[in-house]
Amino acid sequence: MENIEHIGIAVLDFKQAIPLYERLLNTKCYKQEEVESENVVTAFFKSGNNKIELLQATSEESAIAKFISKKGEGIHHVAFSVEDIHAEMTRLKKEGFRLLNETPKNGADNKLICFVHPKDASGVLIEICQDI
Ligand code: CMX
Repeated sequence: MENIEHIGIAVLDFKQAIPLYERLLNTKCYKQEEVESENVVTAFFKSGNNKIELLQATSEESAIAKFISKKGEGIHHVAFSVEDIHAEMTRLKKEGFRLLNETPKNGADNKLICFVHPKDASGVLIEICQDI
């Protein structure tokens, strides 16, 4: 794996969370995008070389809605960039990690993505992502 590509933060309501993160990071949200397949809307911020992704659920079925109902708002996942997502998925499987999708999915911000089960990563949901 390479750099941390972004940190995903689950929030209840963009109306409050976007202005809050704009004030916190002292930068404007540069992009909002819906990912229908994941039942989420996303909002992105850049801070130095770092990227923050806010995630709000669009349905009760969303992983974000379930996460917030169980744990409350907070860090939902850490995403690492990879050059070859298929090769990295094969490597992770060989190492015994449970992948949450068998083939790469389309994620926000022009990425192919795959998740590793949080129970296999000390309680942290890990995403790997490759630029499309
Ligand atoms: N981080 C850490 N732990 C998490 C977690 C997360 N984000 N989400 C769930 N868990 C924990 C739960 O607390 C639970 O732990 P306990 O058994 O100790 O209570 C355990 O994992 C199983 O969770 P669950 O609620 O029983 O199962 P879910 O049906 O909620 O599934 C997960 C959890 C991770 C498998 C599912 O959310 C998933 O497949 N996630 C990947 C897809 C995703 O998160 N999409 C949204 C973001 C999309 C994007 O970035 O574009």
